[in-house]
Amino acid sequence: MAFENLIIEKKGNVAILTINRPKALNALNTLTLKEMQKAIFMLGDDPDVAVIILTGAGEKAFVAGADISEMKDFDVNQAISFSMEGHRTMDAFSHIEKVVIAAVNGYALGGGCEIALACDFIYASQNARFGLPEVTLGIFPGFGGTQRLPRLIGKGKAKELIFTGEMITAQQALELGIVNKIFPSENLMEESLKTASKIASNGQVGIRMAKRVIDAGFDVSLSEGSFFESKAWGLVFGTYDQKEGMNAFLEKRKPVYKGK
Ligand code: DAK
Repeated sequence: MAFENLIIEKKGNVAILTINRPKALNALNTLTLKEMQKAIFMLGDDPDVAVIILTGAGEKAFVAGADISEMKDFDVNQAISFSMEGHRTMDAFSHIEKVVIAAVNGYALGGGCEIALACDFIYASQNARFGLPEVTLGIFPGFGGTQRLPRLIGKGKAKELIFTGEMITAQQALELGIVNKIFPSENLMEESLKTASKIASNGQVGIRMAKRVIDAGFDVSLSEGSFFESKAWGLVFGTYDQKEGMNAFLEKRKPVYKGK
């Protein structure tokens, strides 16, 4: 499928999904949001893809937010339909069973920061900058930032970032726990690919279950989360990959997983 604002590239079992509007610092307009939904569903259904890396084109930005030039003159109906498009995109990211790594290569602001937060984890380049500047535009974060950021870094720190609209460096984001690792810009994709390939070489059923149980566990009590974990853990024993993984260990060979 051809996209106007996205590039999809495959390296083995890893797909690199690049948001490609570098002249507007990869700002998210309606078309880009629609294309992202399609791409995520497509990659979700592709049996040859185990892990997705999301990044932005160019050296300056991951995504500098929702497209302000498109949004500024919205009437209420257009704002509602843009919001629905945004939420559908975020839902696609939240529900995909495959691992999604955000490789943040510059500005990740507003909706861009929120998209990165919706990924499973974030690697950043040294020049990355994070922020939720929506209040400086008279709005507030609406693509999940008010929900995901406090869960990740705690309420007080999240409120400080959201209420001030201030930008933080990659190093500050690392210290806050927003970012897992920082790399020089030129190494970011290579390092992201290394981790993605390592994840892709493991049993995908176990990874999918782990992802589902970790995410579901955040919204419920520890005992309910442990219950989900037990059920999902048991289900894995009905799969080829579990038998293959354990037999391969005992036979002292590398497992060959099938993702089922
Ligand atoms: N939208 C549209 N164009 C943008 C943009 C954006 N967010 N960010 C940058 N650009 C464009 C600039 O207008 C400029 O275009 P030209 O003038 O060359 O045509 C080009 O990208 C390069 O930008 P700059 O010239 O400004 O570059 P600088 O290096 O000087 O500054 C910057 C880089 C990232 C600091 C600056 O561009 C900036 O502050 N950008 C805006 C960042 C921002 O405020 N982002 C948050 C947007 S609000 C919703 C849910 C969520 C949201 C909305 C709705 N619903 C549920 C409905 C999310 C809202 C947001 O994200």
